Amino acid sequence: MTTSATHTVVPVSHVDPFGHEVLEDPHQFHAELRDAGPVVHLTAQDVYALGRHEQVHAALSDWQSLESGAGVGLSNFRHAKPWRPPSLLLEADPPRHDAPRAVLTRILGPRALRRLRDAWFADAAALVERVLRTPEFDAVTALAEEFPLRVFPDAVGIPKEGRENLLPYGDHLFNAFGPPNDLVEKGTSRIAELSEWVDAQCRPAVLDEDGFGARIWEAAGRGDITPEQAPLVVRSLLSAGVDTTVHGLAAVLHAFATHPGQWRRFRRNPGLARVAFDEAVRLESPVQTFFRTAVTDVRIGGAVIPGGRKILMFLGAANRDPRRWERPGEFDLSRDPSGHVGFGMGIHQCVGQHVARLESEALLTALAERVERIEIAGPVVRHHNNTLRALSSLPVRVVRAGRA
Ligand code: 8QM
Repeated sequence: MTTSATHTVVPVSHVDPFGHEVLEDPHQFHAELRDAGPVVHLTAQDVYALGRHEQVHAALSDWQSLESGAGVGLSNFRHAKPWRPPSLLLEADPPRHDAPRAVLTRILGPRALRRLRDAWFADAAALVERVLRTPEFDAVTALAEEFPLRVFPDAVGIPKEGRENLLPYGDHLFNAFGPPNDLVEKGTSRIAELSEWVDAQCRPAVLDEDGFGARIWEAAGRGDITPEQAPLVVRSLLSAGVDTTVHGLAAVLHAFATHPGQWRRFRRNPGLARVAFDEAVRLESPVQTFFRTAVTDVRIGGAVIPGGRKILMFLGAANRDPRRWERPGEFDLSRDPSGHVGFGMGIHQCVGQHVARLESEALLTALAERVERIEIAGPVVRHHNNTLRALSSLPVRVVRAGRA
């Protein structure tokens, strides 16, 4: 069935992309979306959807026509009050976006991360040694959650107390980009308490002088951003830096556990750690979707989307678009995964991606040195979230290197 847009006919889908069936296994829906056309009208949320790599890439790159300042979730900040003060990075457009972005680009850049590398590799080695004392464990809780929660909050410089709030805060934040469904409902009772804790970690007095947080406040001291902006920029680190890396690491561990040949190849060539992580981010797309808002009438794939309307970009569908990738469903270390949109594209592209890559390189290197085989040892359980593709459990059995 089709419905009339301004100048052309836009295919329609009645599927709810935030329903549990799609969240459990989105691939069939993504294929239908891509095959229906470059733009599809989703009646469940009355938004326009992009599932093909070409259009998702183009939309992410076109910040002039497709704004972020009206929110990158379903809710339109021009008409509805956001549940928290908008992010100065994610939910802002040039020129206001640019100073906070420039500050974080420097603080989270490859040069600045060099001083963390040795400590993170040592932390990863110690964690893996401890975890390998038992041949079976849950790779989500024991590794994918444990490692980022050890190194990242320390790197930001927040105190130890209350760190258990970080994942539930992120889970609700990422749910809140979707429609107000049961997943949002289940997070609402705790969100005031969680937000209060997160906001309290953004003040200069609680931040360690060595961390990313203190560097943000130094930038405010220099006048690169204002003192009013600084706590919100720290909040961005605590919002975007934990759940995303947890589920990215879970994705690469799941990919290796289900592709033993790729694990052998990686062990022979540990230089592939970064390719492996990006390939897993392409394959699983921990951040599945984001919205933009049309500033004026915009033409995409022959359709005209009226100004003010929301556009839903399916990063996960674009990252498996057979128009762009050969054998898109395969985890393959011989492919070049660059060009995937799992970290976004354009001016909003993940500012923390070097941090995520360093975390994964440390953990995968520690595992490659010690683990000969890794295989699934029980039911793999997905965690449903309106934005994240996530696992709650990945039971694995490992064979230690040299002891097979
Ligand atoms: C998603 O608060 C923020 O600035 C923020 C929150 C979530 C993200 C990015 C930024 C993309 C990972």
